[in-house]
Amino acid sequence: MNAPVQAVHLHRPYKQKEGGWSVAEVEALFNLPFMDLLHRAASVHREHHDANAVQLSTLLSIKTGGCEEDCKYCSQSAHYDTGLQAEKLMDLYDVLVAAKQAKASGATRFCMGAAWRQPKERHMEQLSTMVKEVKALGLETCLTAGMLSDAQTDQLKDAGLDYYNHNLDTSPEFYGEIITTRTYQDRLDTLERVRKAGMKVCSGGIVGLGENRTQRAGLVAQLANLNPPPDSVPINNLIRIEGTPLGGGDALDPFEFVRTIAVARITMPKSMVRLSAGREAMDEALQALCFYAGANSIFYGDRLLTTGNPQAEADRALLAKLGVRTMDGDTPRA
Ligand code: SAM
Ligand code: DTB
Ligand code: SF4
Repeated sequence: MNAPVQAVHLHRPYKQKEGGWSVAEVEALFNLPFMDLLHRAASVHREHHDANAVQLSTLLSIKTGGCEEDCKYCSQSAHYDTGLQAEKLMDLYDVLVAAKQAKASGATRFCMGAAWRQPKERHMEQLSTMVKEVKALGLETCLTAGMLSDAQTDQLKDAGLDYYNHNLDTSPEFYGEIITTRTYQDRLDTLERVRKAGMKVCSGGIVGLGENRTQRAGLVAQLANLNPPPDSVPINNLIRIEGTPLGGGDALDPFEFVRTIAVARITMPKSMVRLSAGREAMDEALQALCFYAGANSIFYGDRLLTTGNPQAEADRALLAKLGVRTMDGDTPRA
C-alpha cells in the first residue's frame, strides 16, 4: 500500500445553505437521474477534498452486548436474543494492543464502541485513560458510547478525544419504528453537548431499515441542517442480524445506497463521509461507485463491532487497483 498522505485541502469556502435544506430539496437530489447525481456529487467532492484519498479507521468494541436500548437493528440490544456473548468493559492493555495493531496495519483513526445507553460515572476514568493512551500512539480517536451529560463531554474533551460518534440513525418521522427507549431529541441534545465541549461531531445513520426515500431524505436533511453539519457522517447499510426484529427482509437496492452517499456529499460538502457498515455484502465495483459519489473513509480491519468487515488485504488491494491513497488525519474545517 502507498504511504499515507496528508489530506490535501482543496478548500473552497463553504457557507451553510441559506435557510437550510428542506426535505423536498434533498429528495429532489435523490430523484435526479443516477448519472447526473453522481456527476454532481463527484464535482462537489473534488472541490473540497482529495478525490483519490480515503481514510482508514479501525473499530473496536470495548464493551459488548447487554445494552438497555431497543434499537431494532442491533445485535447488542438486551431486548433480543441474537446469541451474542456480552462482555464487560475491556482492560486498557487489551485496547492498546488492538490500537497498536490497527496502526501497524495502516489505520490512522481508531474508534472505540461501547454498548451503553449512557456511560456510568464509574466508567469515565477508564474511558478517559483509553482515549489518552490511544491518542498518544498517534491515532485520531473516536468514541461511541451512547448519550453523554455535560460533565461527561467535558471529561472526554479533557482526555483529548477528537470525535464523538452518535448517530441520528433515521428521519424523525420513521425513528419511532426503530427505537423507543430514547428520543430523537435525546440524540440531538448529546450532539449539541459534544459540539459545545469542543469535540468534533460524528453523526450519520443507517439505511435499509424499511424507510422510504422521503425518510432517507429526512435523515440527510436533519444532518445537513445541524449548524455546523457533522464533521463526519457515517452511512451504514443495515446488516441483518438474526434474532432482531429486522433480521429478515430485503436488502436496499445498491444504487439507492450509492445515491444516499452522493446526497450526503452534496449537502455536507466539507464533512468526511464514511462508507460504514455493510461493505462485506458489496462487491468492489459498488464500493468504487461509493468512493466516486464522495465517500472518503472506510472501516478497516476484519471486524466492525460484532459483525464482519472485508479483510484488510482485500481493502488494500482494492484501493491499489483504484489508485486511491490513504489519508493521514482528516480534513480540518476551514
Ligand atoms: N451504543 C452506542 C449508540 O448506539 O449510541 C454506540 C454503538 S452503536 C452500535 C453505533 C451505530 O452503529 C448505530 O447508531 C447504528 O447506526 C450502527 N449499527 C448498529 N448495528 C448495525 C447493523 N446491524 N447494521 C448497520 N449499522 C448498525
Ligand atoms: C457507525 O455509524 N457505524 C459503526 C460505528 N459508527 C461505531 C458501527 C457499525 C456496527 C455494525 C454492526 C456490528 O458490527 O455490530
Ligand atoms: Fe445499544 Fe447502540 Fe445497539 Fe442501540 S445501537 S442497542 S444503543 S449498542
